Amino acid sequence: MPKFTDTIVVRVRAGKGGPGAVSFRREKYIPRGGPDGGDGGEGGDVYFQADGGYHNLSHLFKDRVYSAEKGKQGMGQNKHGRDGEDLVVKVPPGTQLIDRESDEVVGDLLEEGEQILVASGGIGGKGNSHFKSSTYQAPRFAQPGMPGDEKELVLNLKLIADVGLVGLPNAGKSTLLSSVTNAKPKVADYPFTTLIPNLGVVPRENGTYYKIADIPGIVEGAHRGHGLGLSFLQHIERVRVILYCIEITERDPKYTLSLLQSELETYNPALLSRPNMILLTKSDLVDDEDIREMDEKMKDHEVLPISSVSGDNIEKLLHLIELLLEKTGAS
Ligand SMILES: Nc1nc2c(ncn2[C@@H]2O[C@H](COP(=O)(O)OP(=O)(O)OP(=O)(O)O)[C@@H](O)[C@H]2O)c(=O)[nH]1
Ligand SMILES: [Mg+2]
Repeated sequence: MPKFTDTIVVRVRAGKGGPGAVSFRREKYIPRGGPDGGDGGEGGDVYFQADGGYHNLSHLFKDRVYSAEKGKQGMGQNKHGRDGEDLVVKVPPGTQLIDRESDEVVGDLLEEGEQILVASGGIGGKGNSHFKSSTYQAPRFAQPGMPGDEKELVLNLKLIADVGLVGLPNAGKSTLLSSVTNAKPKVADYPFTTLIPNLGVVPRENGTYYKIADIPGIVEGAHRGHGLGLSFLQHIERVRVILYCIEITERDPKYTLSLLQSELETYNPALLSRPNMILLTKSDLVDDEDIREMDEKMKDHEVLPISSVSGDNIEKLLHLIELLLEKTGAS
């Protein structure tokens, strides 16, 4: 399985400015030429850019320090040193950049190709020609280049999906994803089969499509790092519609729902007000009588029993998702 990295800390270092030059004109018949040291070049900047060719942050694991080139030294005859090359670091769309020291959000790269400056190169030092005055004809010094910005960035990838599947381990989320989308997540009869979020695409009648994300199962205390922890809750943050998946054979589905909701709420209270639906999964395992009983147990919550195996209510589910997406303004 390819490595999936959704949080990583990297250090970025913009280029230092090149030093100014100390130089004097040397021309025939002019014994003491004036200063002509050029300025140093500017240090390169560091940018981050969203690139849909990447789906996670694991390509950044190796280096951890991303440095742009230094500016070159100025030269005689007032020649400017060359500027350092900028560095552009590619990340998947959905990557949020946070300054580790100040906790400030530096940027959120959502759109393909979007670019953001994270560290500016230092300006070049002035050459000695700048320091000549009427009383000081032959300055033998020049400025050094200024250092470039340097900082540590926390990169958080938050998948950009329209619909997120939320449920306890083994609730049937991945099976549902694979039955309605092109995704082929691993499915197995044990908890925590899904260790990395999976994305699938559902084509719509109007020619566009929407994305569904299947995230690892939630357990009590997930927001404190239990189970697979916080790392996956961040992927739910950007979805527009939440589908709670609860096994129809569960004894206390209401409790399960409140557990799931309270984990989401503790992570980010805004998640609870997103349009959502409650699915009772694996409806093929029970008979109509059990389904009615389950409905009853959920009381004031509207639920939809579904089965990824028999296909029960799957068409209806897709239709309801469309309606919810319309409600959130998705075209
Ligand atoms: N009978 C029946 N079994 C199902 C259905 N959906 C899933 N299962 C089974 O339930 C088990 C768990 O399914 P998964 O899709 O891996 O569950 P998950 O929610 O993704 O689980 P984690 O990734 O561990 O959180 C597997 O053995 C599936 O075959 C269904 O509609 N009917
Ligand atoms: Mg799974």
